[in-house]
Amino acid sequence: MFKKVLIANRGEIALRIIRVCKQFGIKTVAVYSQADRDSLHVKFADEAVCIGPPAGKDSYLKTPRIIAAAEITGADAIHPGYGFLAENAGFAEICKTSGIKFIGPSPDMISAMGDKALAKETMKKAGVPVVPGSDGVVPDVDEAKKIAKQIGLPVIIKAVAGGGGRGMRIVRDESELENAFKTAQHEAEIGFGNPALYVEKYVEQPRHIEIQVFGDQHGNVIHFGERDCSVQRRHQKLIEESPSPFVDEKLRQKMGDAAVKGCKAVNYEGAGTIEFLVDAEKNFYFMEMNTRIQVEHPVTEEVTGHDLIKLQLRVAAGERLPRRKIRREGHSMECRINAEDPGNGFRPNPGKVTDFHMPGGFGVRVDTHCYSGYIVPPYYDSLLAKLVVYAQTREGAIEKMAGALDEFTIQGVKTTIPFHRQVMRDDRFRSGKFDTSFLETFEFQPEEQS
Ligand code: MV4
Repeated sequence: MFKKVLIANRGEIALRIIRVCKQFGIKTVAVYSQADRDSLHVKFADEAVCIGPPAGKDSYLKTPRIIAAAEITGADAIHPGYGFLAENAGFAEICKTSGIKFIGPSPDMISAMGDKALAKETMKKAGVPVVPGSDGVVPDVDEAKKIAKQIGLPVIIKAVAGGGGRGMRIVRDESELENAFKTAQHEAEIGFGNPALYVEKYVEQPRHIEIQVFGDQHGNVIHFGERDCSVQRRHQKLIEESPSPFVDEKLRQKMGDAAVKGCKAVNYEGAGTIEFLVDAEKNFYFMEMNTRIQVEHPVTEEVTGHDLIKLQLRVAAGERLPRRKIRREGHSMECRINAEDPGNGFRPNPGKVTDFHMPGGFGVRVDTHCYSGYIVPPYYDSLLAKLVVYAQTREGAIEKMAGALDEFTIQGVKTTIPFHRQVMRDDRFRSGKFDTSFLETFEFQPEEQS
């Protein structure tokens, strides 16, 4: 096992990783920006190194400073968490050449899955179902028109370097195609420095269901079942749960098998997530692969009983994955508590948390870096806490979540708590019959602040 791990991240995930390291007896190094001096990850780590000014690009994204911090402190591994450098192939490569284990897949794997057209082609070759569309990059408008004729409208134009919903254009009428293609190309060039696009059939009102996978260094790949992430707004997930109310045992088996097959074909190492689009007829299609631990990993931990951060460290250190079948039981749900104003388009609402009280009890888990007096900086994403519940049934989980949300007190900044309270009462949500368009029609009613 590693002797000292540097955590190249902040917030709740940095705390989560530090806690696991402590259980293993591994020493920890925190890195922090000038805005995060008073953060709990700095306090809880054995050592801490300031790596620069508040902005992410000047600190948590500065590869040379993070490598220098690892070298100065003698860390033998770096855990990137999620976001920041977690899916940066160049960073993983520099870790490698510096003799520091990057806790995650190889640089080549990160690049391959970061190129969304290549990722799709790779999965298709491995026998994973993909959405009908172009074979790789579409060079020009004429080619895009040809493909649209073949597969039929509507189509969606996606940036090869995009992902997570960035740089996409839906085309419902042929007359829109030329304009959409040119705009998407321009935006991809400006946004990602890569204008390459691909085209596929647009799947109407899909569910977003993802499979948690793990690979070890010995060619073994296993999956941990699905998470339903259909409750999202502008590609920001707000609620995740496992199991999905839409997935039956047969579909779970098929999606799990496909995900494992895809990962085995590329010899995948570490934690990964295969995102699928699932249509109303239960057809599923590979969408993207995330080569990192995800924000919503706790719901999978709750239903499987496996600590996925622990497993990341184990497989990174060369240990084998468990050979026992992964058993799933009960129902888990996560609400993302963000410092945002749900009454004002979920606008970030940084500032001082003047009062903070967490819910608790059997089956209630809060992953957070927040405390009374904490100042939410405006420089990073607005996640304050992940409220995760576990119960026998989905109904039980919803009731437990509703109660926990009522107990959760955060004063000083606006949060998504009132929004989640209303979703827990919503009939469509409670019935489980929703798709990714759910929040487009959900009307949040601003409440009086108590
Ligand atoms: C799609 C799609 C429909 N058809 N691709 C959004 C995030 C990015 N990973 C891909 N996305 C989509 N790709 C085809 N062929 C619909 C979406 C999509 C979506 C997917 C998951 C969750 C929410 C979404 C919201 C809008 C669009």
